[in-house]
Amino acid sequence: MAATHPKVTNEIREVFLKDGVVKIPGAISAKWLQAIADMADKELSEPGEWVTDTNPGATENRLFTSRYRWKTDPLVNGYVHDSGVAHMAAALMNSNTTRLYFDHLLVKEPHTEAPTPWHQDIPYWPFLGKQICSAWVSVSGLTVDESSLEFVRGSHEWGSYFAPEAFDGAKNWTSDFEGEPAPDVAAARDEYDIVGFDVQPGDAIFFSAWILHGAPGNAGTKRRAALSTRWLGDDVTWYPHPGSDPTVTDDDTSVESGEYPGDDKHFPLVYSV
Ligand SMILES: O=C(O)CCC(=O)C(=O)O
Repeated sequence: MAATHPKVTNEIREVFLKDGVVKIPGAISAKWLQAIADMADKELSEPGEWVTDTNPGATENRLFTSRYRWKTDPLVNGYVHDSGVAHMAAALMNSNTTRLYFDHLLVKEPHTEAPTPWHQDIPYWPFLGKQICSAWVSVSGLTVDESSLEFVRGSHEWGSYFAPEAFDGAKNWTSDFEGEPAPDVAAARDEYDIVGFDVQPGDAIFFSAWILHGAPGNAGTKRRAALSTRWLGDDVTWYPHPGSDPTVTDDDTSVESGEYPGDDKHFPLVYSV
């Protein structure tokens, strides 16, 4: 029997499976929002190994991201294990288990012009499977104009696998990926079924790794700090390929291509029914 969770009603699960995205109001408690805010402060002053930063040191117009911190930052590890997010992800995906792939902090300081380009997550990741999702949680309430997320509803079912590109606009993510780039959704918004989510503190947006999504820059006057955690369900298999995120590579894990990633050192089992 797959996981259940009191906040994941049948209706919420059906929306997630059909649209590829759903917002769960009040999913995350204030304690963990504070932890994410603290994490952002700490990361900005002592950046980790896997960082992008469009404007180092600036307090405005700066897109800063840092990922794969769960092994070294107790705040991230605590959130991963104790906030309930892994359990909700399992219940949404109809999975018995969830393993963590990685955590991803995404900060846009006030007046950050850089949008998050429209993209799918799955081509960046060395996995295949339908039961892969993210849980995106903002420290503060946000409108889409303040850089909350937008999605092309249902695009997780298109069967597409678009080429990954760098978030900061640099053409340096990969040069050897074979495949078409993601469509320029921003240039033809009327042609897509776009759904955006304004969020209140504590809301979590869960979305499939296959869905097209993006976010505008931050036109607001407050920092936008969000933590996205990436979750692997029962049907996931290891699929290293050109363009895969280099945080965990084939050399790091004993998992063979096509196998379930049962590697507790790199992809810890966080929830199990
Ligand atoms: O926070 C953002 O701007 C982008 C988030 C995103 O693309 C993700 O979590 O996969």
